[in-house]
Amino acid sequence: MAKKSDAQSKQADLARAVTPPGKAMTDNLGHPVSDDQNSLRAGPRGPTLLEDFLLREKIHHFDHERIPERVVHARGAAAHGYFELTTSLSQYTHAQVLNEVGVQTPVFVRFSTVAGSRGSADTARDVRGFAVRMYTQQGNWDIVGNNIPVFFIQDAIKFPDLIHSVKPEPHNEIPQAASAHDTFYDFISLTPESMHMLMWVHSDRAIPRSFDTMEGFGVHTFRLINAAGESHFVKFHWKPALGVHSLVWDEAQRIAGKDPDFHRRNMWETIEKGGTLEWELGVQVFTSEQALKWDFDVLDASKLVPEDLVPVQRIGKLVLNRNTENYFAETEQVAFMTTNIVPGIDFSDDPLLQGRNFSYLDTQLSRLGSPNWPELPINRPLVTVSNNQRDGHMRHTINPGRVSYFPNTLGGGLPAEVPASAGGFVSYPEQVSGPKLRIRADSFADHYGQARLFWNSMTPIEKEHIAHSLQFELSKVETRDIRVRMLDHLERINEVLASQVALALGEPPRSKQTAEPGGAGSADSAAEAALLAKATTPTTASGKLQRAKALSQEEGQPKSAKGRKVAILAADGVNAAQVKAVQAALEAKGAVGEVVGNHLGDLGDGVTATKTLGNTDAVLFDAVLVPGGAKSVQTLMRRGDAFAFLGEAFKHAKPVGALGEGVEVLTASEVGRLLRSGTPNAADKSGDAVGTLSQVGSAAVASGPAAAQLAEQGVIVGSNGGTDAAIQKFVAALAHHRYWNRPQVAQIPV
Ligand code: HDE
Repeated sequence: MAKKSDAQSKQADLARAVTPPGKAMTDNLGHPVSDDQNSLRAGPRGPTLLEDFLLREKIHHFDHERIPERVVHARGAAAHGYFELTTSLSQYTHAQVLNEVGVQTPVFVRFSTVAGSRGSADTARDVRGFAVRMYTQQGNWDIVGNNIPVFFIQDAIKFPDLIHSVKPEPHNEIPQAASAHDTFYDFISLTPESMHMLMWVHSDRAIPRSFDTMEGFGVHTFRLINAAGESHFVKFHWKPALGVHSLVWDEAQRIAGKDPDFHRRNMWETIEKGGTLEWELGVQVFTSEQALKWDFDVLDASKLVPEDLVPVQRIGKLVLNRNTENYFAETEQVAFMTTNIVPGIDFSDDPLLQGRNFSYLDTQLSRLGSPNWPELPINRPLVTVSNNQRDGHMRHTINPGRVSYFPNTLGGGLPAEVPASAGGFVSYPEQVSGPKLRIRADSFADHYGQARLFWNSMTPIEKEHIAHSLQFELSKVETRDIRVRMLDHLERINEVLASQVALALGEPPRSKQTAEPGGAGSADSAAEAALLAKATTPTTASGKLQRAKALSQEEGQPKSAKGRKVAILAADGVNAAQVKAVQAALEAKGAVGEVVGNHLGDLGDGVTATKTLGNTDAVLFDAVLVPGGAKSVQTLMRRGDAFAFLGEAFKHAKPVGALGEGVEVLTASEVGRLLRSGTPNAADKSGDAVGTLSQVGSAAVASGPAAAQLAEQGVIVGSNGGTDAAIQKFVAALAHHRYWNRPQVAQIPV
């Protein structure tokens, strides 16, 4: 039965349903249409006739164009590609897709947010869905995962409550795509098992830079079953080739207004330009004996297995390289299910997974309206489907013959069952026994240990971001009792963290070592940063680790300029040679330099502006550069939006740069003002640097010590003579991504 797949086989299968526009217009039943713009009426100004079947059919179809959006994960975007195994896992599983090295299996991957509705913004603070469908030769295999490795709740029976609490409040449907409101924290503060997940959603993981800078996780423990019938536990990971990288919160909020399609547009454009999004599939494989020795339960989805205990083995790659033909037919109608597993893979007894195994089949009926939803092109498997299920709404398959039952002799006994020896699916014969109880296992009882492990594992800047996120969200909770209950939980995770949040909420601090009032709640207070940096708490339920690898996204992640976008601020008369040199240097690293002009189109000497200062914003770029050209700079010096561009990018820790006369704009912007004022320690240094900044044209700008000091903060300047070296430094700064060492950026009023 099993044959090799190839990456294009699903594309060919879908092509059967792709219907390009025909030459002649017809109605849905093939009648030629002579006039699609005027309804049939009695006289030129008379009433419309009921007889107008063309009008009625067109409006009827329109009236029924929508299906219910997903109750969770409504907002999403997807792309096609392939999965290629690089290391066989045959020792652990007989699943063909994990045995055959080099075979490319077609995939469809949908990324989503959880809480917002279908039209909400991509950059909301939220968990991201990371749902992977593989069209294998043993049927569809879905890993319906998230970009965070744990979950809020341990038992599926609590899911409707969790979701009701986070969705817009039912009396006024406010707020959209936001967890910063009373009902969410009312529920969370009464649900201590959510504390580990809560730390993740307040971390930078919940505001990813793009889909391809997110990690993916299967979350639950699954089983791998080998040819001898032996079971091992497994956790699935998707490791992004570009590394895990995020936005900052202020930026994420602004993007929500400037470009709510930020993430989906990024994926779409990357693929349209011939690029790809890539991950490696990683597995943590362990035995039940190993698992029993740990002080947490691997069936508890609020816990992760630290990579220090079981390293992640990288066994294959996932490549997304093809956009959808039609959003509705593919992305909206795709029906992922945790129960889509293949022989050689099985479930664990994780109570959350067990509940999901019911939910995903069930939900398809209300969304897609018929039990025949597996016949939809995006859902049908590549293998031939054959059984005795029949009829129902919208049946497409025409099953010939008189036999629709099994066993039968009239149909020659077909379709026949597939014995395990021939590859039929059999469940792992796990021994189970016990009294029927509504109970939570004692081994699930530690709700704070791994929250502390996560906190301890953060770098100082990540801790600061978590504290500020909690300050932001909890300060929006109107009911004081709920805020205080949340502080009680935070105190059990880390008392300094709880204190810093308490100060922002106007509550008494929870720790003696609290940063000065006035520092707390205001971003980037040095005292707060220093305190948080050294704040740790002893852990439990963490395999005796106090810190774990791979939880921080600031440590050990690949970094490159690939996929990054730079705004080149320009007006008529810009130095074209500099613009072209910057664009070429960026392109060589897989990055893009887009000219943001005072108007669209030609700015002289072959420079074309594809965006304008009025139609875009610094938050939509990873860095900003101002090239020289006296006339261009003269124009930019009169534009507040050019200064806002630089200030915003600087505030959000992004590289900023200027070449030749462009340095004048940088110097006059908030960036220049801030560097001139500096911090008490850095005052002289940065003062010098800006002093030197003004000597445009001097070779010292590109090579002197002042320029080097600025470069440490991701501010790259070059004289007209030293452009090439400065451009190289700028590209290197872009690959560094964010500069957290800038003094007092909170003072920037954008
Ligand atoms: Fe889901 N979830 N979920 N979930 N989930 C759905 O299925 C559900 C959970 C996840 O791109 C729904 O087709 C229950 C964890 C993703 O189409 C629904 C529970 C994880 C997607 C559903 C959970 C997820 C969904 C809504 C608690 C990470 C989007 C529409 C037991 C491991 C898939 C649909 C896509 C979607 C139920 C918890 C991931 C209602 C009952 C944990 C990525 O069936």
